[in-house]
Amino acid sequence: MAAPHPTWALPYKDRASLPSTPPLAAYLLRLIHLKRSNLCLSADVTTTSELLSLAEEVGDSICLLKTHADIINDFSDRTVRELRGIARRKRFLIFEDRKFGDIGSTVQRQYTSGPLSIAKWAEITNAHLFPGPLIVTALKQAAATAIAAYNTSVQTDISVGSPIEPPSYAESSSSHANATNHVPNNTSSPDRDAFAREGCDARKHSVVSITHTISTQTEPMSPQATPSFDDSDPIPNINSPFLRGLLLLAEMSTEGNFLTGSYTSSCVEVARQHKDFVLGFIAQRSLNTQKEDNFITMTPGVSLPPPGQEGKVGGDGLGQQYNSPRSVVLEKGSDVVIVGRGILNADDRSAEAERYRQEAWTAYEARIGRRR
Ligand code: S5P
Repeated sequence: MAAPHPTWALPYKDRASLPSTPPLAAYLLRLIHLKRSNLCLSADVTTTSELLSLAEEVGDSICLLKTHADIINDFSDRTVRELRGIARRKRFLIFEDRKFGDIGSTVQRQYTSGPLSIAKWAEITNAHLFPGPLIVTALKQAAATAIAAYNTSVQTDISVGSPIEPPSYAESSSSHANATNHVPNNTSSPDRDAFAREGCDARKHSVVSITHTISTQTEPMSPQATPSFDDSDPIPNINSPFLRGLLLLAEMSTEGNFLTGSYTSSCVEVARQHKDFVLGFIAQRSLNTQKEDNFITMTPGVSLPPPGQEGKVGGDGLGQQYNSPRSVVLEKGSDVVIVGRGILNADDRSAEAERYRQEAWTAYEARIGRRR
């Protein structure tokens, strides 16, 4: 068997600093390092209030919260606004598990418009490759447009000189973007989250012409510096960059799925061609094989037996198959474990999330050689 890829033994924070790591991946890797959490909660709930309570209960233990926005009965601007407020306060990124899989022009619209308008509020989403590689190009273009629109909205607010009112959920800080930094890393979130409120009231203050601002200030996929923070920075002082990234579904957790062999290899090849946008994969194991690879692997189908019990958790009778955090992270080299019902069905979801976080973190420490 081939030796594990060097990324298996490299701490998250060192991977974040590799020169080829794109800013959103670097941000996530540093966030994982600072929160000591390689846990993604799969928040598969059907109402806004359940989603928000869950985010509050579990937010401190996770680096990412994964949504299925299309199962939330009352999904609205309020859902987005309040979820983003919690994400900012508790420091996690949002991943909408949309699993795009259509022709390019359709996925662009699915990503940026309609009642979900995913590109406006989720830093990360995912796609299947079965429509062909141009699905990635299409989503990347749409992400660039969303970022440009965000940049424009920031610039507009500056041009008109009228501050956006901090929304009711906002933290007390309300610093605004400066005119030279169009994707403000260190800007507090009223600006960022104002973008998510498009369609509500965030931009109604802006009445100036924005033509000049767009032509001079907007760049596709803003190549801004990676947000800097290190071990000495307290977590509350980091702000997520307004960037968008994609995960390719290279493997699935379900029994009998067809995402195997050359299909999986094609996902990796396509990802290598779009390293500025494809952060990594949904897969059951690390797919880093070439020297330069530094993709982030996120693995669903993860569950633990109840506290005090041993053994493997059985499937759900509908194809889902489970592995332990230890097996996925230590033996398969995955970076982030995705857990849904294992946490959602617990009596104390906060304590259960902590239990998963600790298991996955201990497995990571063992993988990089810090623990047996
Ligand atoms: O292969 C996959 C890919 C995904 S994104 N298998 C999965 O289970 N998922 C998602 O992970 C699935 O849609 C669900 O939201 C979550 C797993 O939930 P759990 O309750 O089984 O942990």
